[in-house]
Amino acid sequence: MAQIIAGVSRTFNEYLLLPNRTALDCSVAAVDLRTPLVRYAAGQSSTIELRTPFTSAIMQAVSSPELAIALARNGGLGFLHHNRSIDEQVEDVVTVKNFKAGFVVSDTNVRPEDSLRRLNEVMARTGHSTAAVTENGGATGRLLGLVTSRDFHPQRHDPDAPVSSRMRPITEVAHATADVTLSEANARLWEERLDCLPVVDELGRLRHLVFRADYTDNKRFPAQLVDDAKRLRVGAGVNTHDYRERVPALVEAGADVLCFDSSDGYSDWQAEALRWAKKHYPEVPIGGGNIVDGDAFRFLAEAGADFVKVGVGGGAICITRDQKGIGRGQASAVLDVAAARDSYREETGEYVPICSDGGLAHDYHVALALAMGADFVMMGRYFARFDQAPGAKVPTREGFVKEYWGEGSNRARNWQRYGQGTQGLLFEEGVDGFVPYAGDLSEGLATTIAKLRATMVSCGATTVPRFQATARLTLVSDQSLQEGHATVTLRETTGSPS
Ligand code: RVP
Repeated sequence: MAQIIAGVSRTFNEYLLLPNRTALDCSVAAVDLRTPLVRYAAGQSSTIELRTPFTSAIMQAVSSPELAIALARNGGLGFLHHNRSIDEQVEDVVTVKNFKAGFVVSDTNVRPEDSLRRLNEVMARTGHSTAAVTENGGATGRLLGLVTSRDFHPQRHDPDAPVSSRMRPITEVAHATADVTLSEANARLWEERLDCLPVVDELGRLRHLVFRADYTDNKRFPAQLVDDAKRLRVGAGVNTHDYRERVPALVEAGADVLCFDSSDGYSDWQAEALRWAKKHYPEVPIGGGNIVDGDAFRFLAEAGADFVKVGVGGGAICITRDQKGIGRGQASAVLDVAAARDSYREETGEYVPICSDGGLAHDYHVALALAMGADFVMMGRYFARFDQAPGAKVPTREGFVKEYWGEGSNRARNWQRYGQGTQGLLFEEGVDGFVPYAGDLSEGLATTIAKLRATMVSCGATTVPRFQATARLTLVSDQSLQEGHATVTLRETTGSPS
């Protein structure tokens, strides 16, 4: 007969935190959101610590290089998805690793012999008003000059005239060599009253453009997650099918951390793949998952996982529970796995961080996940709403929405994660839909972080480990949830963007 697990499968919505005593020095400014990302031995600290406890879901609709850059600049980590060729994913990793704050790879480029009409078209497409004129018309060709929207007028100048007739040649354009630092570049922008400073290599090839606006922008991100060479950190998803080729390519490209991405990580395939990765690349941290119970945690930890992802069936786009009857309420799953992680640490002296993945429907769910023992969270729906996510922004009568689709949907066709033993999907485990558009990631995340800090202060904790150790939670009844909502007629719509 089947074994019935004791206790009900519970969700985050069924819990609330109780305030703890808040000491005088426990303030939002004192809260430190640092948290371990990868396994470490007792008495040491994790080789990679997130500065804020957020990672992005390994999904087409979420983790583009642009989103990974924005998230790392805010102290979290993006996991670039693997539902694409190895070469394409490698290119994504390189894009993030090559990101240099304030140094922009030019996306508006023409050749000197191109017509002004074409220049106009390129500017209209990119929305930028400064174009680099390069020998081959590419972003890294030999720089021959600059042309801006102030240098020509579609009505005043013959649209068939070549760009060379209106560009400022390189001999008249202030430019810098590749060893220039951002603060040196900025000093020149101000002293020489420039809007843009091109940076070229020793052969005169264009490397980057530096704009005034981007320099001030960089000052906004004091908690960036960077490696020893001050490059942004980035993660990458891998699967148990082509890992022997994909893992080496991603490591070579500079990925800081990898993660086996599966809807059911409690499998010999994943254990075998983890052992292979740890044997061939012991220096590269690699996570595993997803799982929902303590036995499965131990299984992956023993196979070498450097962190373990928790969550099956709770994702906003996920219908695994409807389709296969598999899953567990996210709160019960996190509590069970956190207990197993703590026992594993006591027995082995090794701390293996856990990630609560999926189903975080409100900002306060992040605080609940951490209080229940998660070291960090992974979110899909949340990040899919921002400008930096790859889904299209679509106007509706109620405002803008962004596309968001599951990896188990027909649209994603991620057979490596969801294939039923075939290179195709026999049935879907995810849906294809929309989420409300929420603007820029940095602004949205700042609000979520402000709420998390405030919650931790109410619970008397200024660090994540302290919060985990001291938080008190209570189960709630429907009536007490009801009591928590406003019971007056609202003057206007207020509240959280999430
Ligand atoms: P959410 O944050 O609730 O949008 O959930 C994101 C998570 O859902 C992912 O990190 C992944 O674990 C899971 N997922 C992704 N695709 C699907 C699906 O199609 N069922 N589920």
